[in-house]
Amino acid sequence: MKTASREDIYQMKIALVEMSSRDRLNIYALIKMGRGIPLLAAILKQLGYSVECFVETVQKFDWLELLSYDLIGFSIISCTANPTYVMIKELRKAGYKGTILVGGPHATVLPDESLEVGADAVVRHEGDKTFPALLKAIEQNISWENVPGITWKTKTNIRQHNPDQELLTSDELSALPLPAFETIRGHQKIHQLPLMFSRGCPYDCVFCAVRNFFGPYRFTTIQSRMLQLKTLRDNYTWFWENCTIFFADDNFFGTHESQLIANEMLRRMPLENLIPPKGWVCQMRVADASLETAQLLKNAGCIVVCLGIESTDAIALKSIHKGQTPEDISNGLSKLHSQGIDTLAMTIAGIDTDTFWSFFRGIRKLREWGITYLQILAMVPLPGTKLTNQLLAKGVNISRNYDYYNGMHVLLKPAKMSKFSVWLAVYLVTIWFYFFTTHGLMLFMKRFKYYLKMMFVMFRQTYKI
Ligand code: B12
Repeated sequence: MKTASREDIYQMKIALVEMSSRDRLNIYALIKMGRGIPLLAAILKQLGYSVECFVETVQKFDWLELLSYDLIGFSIISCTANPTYVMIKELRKAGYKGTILVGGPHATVLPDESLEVGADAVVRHEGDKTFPALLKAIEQNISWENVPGITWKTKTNIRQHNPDQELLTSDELSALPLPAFETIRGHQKIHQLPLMFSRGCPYDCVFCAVRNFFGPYRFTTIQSRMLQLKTLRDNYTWFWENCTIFFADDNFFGTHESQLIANEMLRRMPLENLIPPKGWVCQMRVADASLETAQLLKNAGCIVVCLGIESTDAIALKSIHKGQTPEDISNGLSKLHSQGIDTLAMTIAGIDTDTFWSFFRGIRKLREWGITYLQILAMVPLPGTKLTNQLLAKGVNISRNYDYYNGMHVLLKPAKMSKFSVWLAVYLVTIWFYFFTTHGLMLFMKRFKYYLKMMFVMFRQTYKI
């Protein structure tokens, strides 16, 4: 445990870091958008700390620079865990004596991994309250024993798993500041800006890490949402004018109660001149798309909705606890398309009840139903999910090479498909789909060479994993 005086703390230099995945096939590593660290930076700035964020997908940085910071906090998901672990080891090897913290969905489920490579503590689940509490303990030079929500190493190298931190209430969530995007090194390169008005998800799909990580569903008030949009427009003009906003809520409409707030926000956005010039994108359940919501989305400037349509097969949907039927999907899509909203279907290849042909028929249906964009990912055994826990309980051997945890690799062999047919589903079916849509074809051609290369490397790797 490292200590520092109050004076030190207020001059303390804090670096928050999000590494990029090292897997060259990870198409998401091309997207210049961070997750939670700008929000944490805003919270710490309000408390008087000096913070800088390094998001490697936004701008590469020289890791030696980090040596000059007093505290380094890393944020990890599974596919960025390995490069982060390497970085922590390098920092310690180079003699870094400051405090190293790790947080994020992967570290929350597997905190010991971070401690093993040299971190002092892992902040589990939400960091909004835990991080300031931990900084206060450092500042006051008191034991970390009473800081809820952390797993840490004592001076004698004993691991302590403190009880969980209380989750933010809806009021606390509503009072959070706008993420400090300007603290990201190279922020002028950002073109997508994530904003979130809720935590968690009312549903509990077996493959998804959100429920286990963020816990029960909570959402912000209409006042807080409007204030965030206004602050972005008035105080962060560059971001407002140059970025597409990504409402990163896992489920934009959520429950009936939060849907009322989301609808109200959509009504007020055009009236209060709060439509971002570059438009915005959200993630929603297709079953929530009524004609009214579709009209509201359109009038409020929504350009694409990302829909979790993991499958169009009733049995497959049931097996993953999706709570959605094929009829919900076709109805919802027709409502959205009737208002000219583009749709992205986020599908999963390798659900146990699927065969290659049932999967292919599903994608053919989606094309018939007019879906604009398609994402096919192989099933990923994300740590802490129901799916992974069930597989582990059955004694299934799951690769722990987290570099491959990005949906571009076939990590699991489903009951009725070979790994090769999952591979075909991910790559060839995507090509087949885009071949028939001009919209998609243009997008696909832009990345054609990358995609071909990816297919070949991927093919080799499918059987190595
Ligand atoms: C926006 C988003 C994206 C964006 C940008 C991602 C990026 N930069 O990595 C895009 C669309 C590109 C994307 C892609 C992918 N994503 Co994504 N994404 C999200 C989403 C929807 C929101 C992230 C966010 O902004 N959260 C809000 C912030 C506030 O939360 P947070 O980052 O977790 O931070 C909080 C705490 O974790 C903690 N904390 C975090 N870091 C730290 C660090 C310190 C020091 C401390 C003290 C605390 C702390 O404090 C914060 C405040 O409470 C999440 C779902 C979710 N609800 O979080 C999925 C999620 C993070 N994605 C996930 C995955 C798997 C992927 C993909 C592999 C695709 C896929 N198969 O689904 C790719 C890989 C991305 C990559 N980096 O290579 C999983 C990760 C699970 C895991 N164990 O790995 C999630 C949780 C979704 C899920 N359904 O399970 N994603």
